[in-house]
Amino acid sequence: MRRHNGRHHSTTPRITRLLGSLLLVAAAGAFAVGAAPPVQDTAIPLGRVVPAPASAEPGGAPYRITHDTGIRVDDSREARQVAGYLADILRPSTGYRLPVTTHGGTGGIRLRLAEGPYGTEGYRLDSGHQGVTITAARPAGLFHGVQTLRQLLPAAVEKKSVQPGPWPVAGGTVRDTPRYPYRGAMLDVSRHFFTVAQVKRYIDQLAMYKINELHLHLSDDQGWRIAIDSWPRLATYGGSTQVGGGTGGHYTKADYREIVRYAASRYLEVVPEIDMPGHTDAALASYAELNCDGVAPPLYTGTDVGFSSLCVPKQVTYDFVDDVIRELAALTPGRYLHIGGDEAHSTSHADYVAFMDRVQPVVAKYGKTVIGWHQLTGATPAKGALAQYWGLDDTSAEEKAQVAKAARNGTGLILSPADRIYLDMKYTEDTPLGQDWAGLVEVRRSYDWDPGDYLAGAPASAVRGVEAPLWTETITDSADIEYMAFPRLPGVAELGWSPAATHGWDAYKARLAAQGPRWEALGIKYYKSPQVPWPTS
Ligand code: NGO
Repeated sequence: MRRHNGRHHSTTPRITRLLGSLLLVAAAGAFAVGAAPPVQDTAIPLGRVVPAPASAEPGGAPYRITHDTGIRVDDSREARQVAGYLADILRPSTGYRLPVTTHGGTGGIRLRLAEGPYGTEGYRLDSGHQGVTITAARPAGLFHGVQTLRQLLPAAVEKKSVQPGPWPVAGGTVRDTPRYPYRGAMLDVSRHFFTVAQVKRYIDQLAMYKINELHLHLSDDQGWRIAIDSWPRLATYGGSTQVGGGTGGHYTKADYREIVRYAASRYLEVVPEIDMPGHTDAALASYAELNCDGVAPPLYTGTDVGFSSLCVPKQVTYDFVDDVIRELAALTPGRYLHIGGDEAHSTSHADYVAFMDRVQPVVAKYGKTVIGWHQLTGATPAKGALAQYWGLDDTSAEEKAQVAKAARNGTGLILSPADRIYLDMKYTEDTPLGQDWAGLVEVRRSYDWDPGDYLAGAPASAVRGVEAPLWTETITDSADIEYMAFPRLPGVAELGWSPAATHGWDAYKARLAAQGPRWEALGIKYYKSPQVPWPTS
């Protein structure tokens, strides 16, 4: 809609001109509601994508998806599934049939598996008059390329009802591979329980931004959320409440497998966490023998931390840990098992070290790689273990140095600085949800840092990636998750995916702003940060 129209440059008094413009605006608005909407046919610029692609070379004619468009795909099961996923997004809003075919032909949308400089997750997208081709070496690359294609189409493509179009894709070539292999999001399902459907909804949102790890914080003082056959009361009793005293809940093994399957269909790996030896009240309340004094404490529904500990000297503790890790590892196709290790304030240092020395080999015995919160570096991290750093600017130099030293000795790092990318931190003091112990974290602050040189003394090569944790002491449903994750989560995704050379707040905030209408089309109620130039609709 053009606000400045040459026709109004006359001698008419200012107020009349203003009224005239208002009428024009109103008329155009009425027109938009009517039959033939004035939709602009300019394609979205090729690089206007979050996370920023490694390179985007615009050029040539755009492709236009029409009722004739088909999706051609190599005859591989996974590639066909990616094509089906794309068709499921495009069909409701375009109203086109978009048949998926595995035989030849030319033009249209093509998903192609081929060797090339793509790695396991990269892709190349070529768009021109004839069609759009996404090429990748692995299906994950095709999937990420599909996310890019989605963002190159008008926001209305995300709607679930037929929209007028048109559906142009700018001409040119995008070449894209991720900076880091680990790009995660954590959901705390312990403080408040989230259903399988709620977790799936979040998975779909994470996938849009090429996040590839879903860390589930499955146990804490307030709730044990995964069925363990050999210790059934963990879930049935330990999972029976949550912060504030609600009824909580837990995942059956079938539920958990369904989350894993759904995540895999969106190319996310599930990283399950059992937090130990602290943050264990739900387990201690479920089985008296796990307590040093043999007395089960009550279930806990508050939000304090650091008051519980497994009993390090007792053998039964390790029988318990072995059973839990064995059953969880058997359910989990992913490479990692997160053993927590944060805030063990009720465990002596010697006990903490002894506990980690016994527990880490159990994770290895069941074929998984250890991840622990960075306090694990105060013990002896197992070979190949990853430490998840959740400190802040004013974490003590000593603590930072300990993590950096472990990194120099081979421990990989996942960066989750609390005063940057904890999604449970309030944006401003007026944010109705969240906490502020790590400070207020507006959108710019969460985006504007570099994982490569963040932790002094840690080699850049130790950094495996970033993860945005969402702790849920104050978060109870999908709307809450979305309000805290959007718009910060896409910034974390960009820090994990995009080359450092593409980093820059001014360009980023314009690309981020373009996501707003997409979230609106998807029914995501995000925080409209004043730092971001959202388009006026
Ligand atoms: C801390 C604590 C969690 C809290 C969270 C709240 C870590 C690793 N341990 O982060 O138990 O839920 O802060 O922001």
